[in-house]
Order: sequence, then structure tokens, then C-alpha cells
Amino acid sequence: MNEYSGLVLAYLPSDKEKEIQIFPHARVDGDCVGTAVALASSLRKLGYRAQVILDWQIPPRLSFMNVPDDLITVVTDDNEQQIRSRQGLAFAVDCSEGHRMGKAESLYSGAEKKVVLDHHVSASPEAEIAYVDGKSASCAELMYLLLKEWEGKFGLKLIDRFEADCLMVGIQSDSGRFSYENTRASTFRTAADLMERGANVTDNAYHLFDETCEGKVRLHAMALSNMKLFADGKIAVTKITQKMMDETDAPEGAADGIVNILRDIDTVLASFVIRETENNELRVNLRTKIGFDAAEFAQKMGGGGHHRAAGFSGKNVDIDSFADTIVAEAVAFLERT
Ligand SMILES: [Mn+2]
Repeated sequence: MNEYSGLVLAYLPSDKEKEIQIFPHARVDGDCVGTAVALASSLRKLGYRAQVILDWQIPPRLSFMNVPDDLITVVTDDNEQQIRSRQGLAFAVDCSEGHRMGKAESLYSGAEKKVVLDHHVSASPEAEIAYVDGKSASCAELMYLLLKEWEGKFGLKLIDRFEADCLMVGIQSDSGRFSYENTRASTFRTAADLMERGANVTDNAYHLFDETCEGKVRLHAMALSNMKLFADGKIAVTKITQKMMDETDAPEGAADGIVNILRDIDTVLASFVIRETENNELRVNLRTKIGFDAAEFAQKMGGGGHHRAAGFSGKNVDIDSFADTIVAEAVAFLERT
């Protein structure tokens, strides 16, 4: 019995006219979208109004999930007030803090009732009820536990093929298709049940990990050939500028995966990809092996994440000097631990 399933249920709005608003993190991934959508769809089966509130449209790389339009509301300056007026509960998934939600931040932070469901070790939940399990490979697995309990309680099937597939996308994304250190026996047990309910592992894996396009391949080639190694090959860094994105005509999200290739170099303990974004910020993705705690390092740099995968950002600094700072900090971090 999961203690949170009852707590969360008791906390849902008694007035079913009020909307349960589900907030994934900005720069969405398969886990936060899959978890949020499975929850929204299940809540509707239980007679609640539920909407996933997004900072931006679901990106093309996740379009294979076929999320119905009516489950999603994208926040704009025009509709924010209207969304707020319908709010009965704010439910954060795969993140714990309003500042991770981009344009949806004030809608979440200003909510009267909040619930958090998260698996980030760096989580500092802003909510009355927070179900955080840093050992879970994905947020989708935590959602599965809640929904299974609710199925039992109401004698209703909540996880049909669509919801099963959404949760499977979350698990496959965050466990690196069942290969990262965070993958547990329970991950497979959950996945087995989802597969029996109709989830399509093969299609998901292709779309999440293998499908590519010319611009992405060209961007990877450029970023990989510019890679630099430091500290006897223990630290790998590459930079991705807006100019590189333009030259290769790379789509949004095309830089994904480069950081894993760098981490997989046999000598490397920590890999960094530093990327210029369209709004003149720098986003850093970090992947590590045992001996370098990514979450701890990212928190030191003002970000957060997991032990082996984390991220942080830089503002008002140019990419070259930020790279120098990161290398210096990473070398010091390696020497200390
Ligand atoms: Mn996640």
C-alpha cells in the first residue's frame, strides 16, 4: 500500500467543477509529459476536470505520443487569468519547484492547494503533499503506483493502452531504455504490466532514442569534432552555439544525446555540453559516472538533477568564459571527491 495514494486522493478538490491542473517542467521530456498526460486522462475517468498546463507546445520529437489537444493548455499572457480562475489544485510532476515551470511558474506557485510527485534527488518541494522518491528511475513509475492503487479502490481501469504507453515513454526515457544505474527490478515489473496493457516498447524506443534527421547528424558531427578533454581525459566538454544550430539547420532538441556520447568515452567521468539558447542563456547538460555526483555539482552551479544526469544554466556570460569556469570547477570538484 502506498501511503501517498490515499493522501493525494483525499486532497483532490471536492468540487468536481474545479480543475486539477498538472504542471510538468519546462523544456519537457518523455517522463514529465508521459506522467502528466497519464494522470490527466485517469483523473477524467474518475470524473474530475483535469488539464496539463504547459509552458510551450509539446515539441515535434514527442509528437509520436499522440497526446490529444484537449488534455493540454499552453499558458499565454492572454489566458493566464482564465486558467487561474478554474484552478482547484496544482499538481507538479517530475519537478518540485515553480521556477522549473517556465511561463507556468506563477500559476503553480500562486495555487492554494499543491501536490508534488517527483523523483529528483535535488527536489525541494513547494507543496502540502509531496511524494518524492529519488530512487525511482522515472516519475512515471511513481504515477503508476498511485494509479494502480486508485484502480483497486474504485474498481475502474485507469491505465488503458494510451495511459500505459504514456507511462512507458516516461520509463524508457529516464531509465535510458532500461540501462541506467537507476533501473531497478521494480522498473521491469512496472514495464511488464504496462506492456501487457498495450504499451509499445519498440516504437517508443525508436522515436525516443534512434530516430534522427540530417540537421541533427550534422550538428552532432560538428559538436563531437570540437570536443575537448581535461584532467587526463576525465572531463569532456563541447560547446554548441546558435551559429552551429543555424549552419546545420538543426531542429529543437537536436543537441540531445551528445552529452551521452562524451560520457561514454572510457576515460571520462563527467561530460558537459554547453549550449546557447535562443534567449541568450546558456544551458549545460551534465552526465557522469561513479566518482562524480552530477546532482551535487549541478546544485553547486545553481541547477539540479540526478546523481548521473543533471543540468544548470548561465546568464549574462559568454560561452567561452562559462566553459572555462565549468572546467575549473569540475577539476576542483574531482580533486575534492
Ligand atoms: Mn524524470
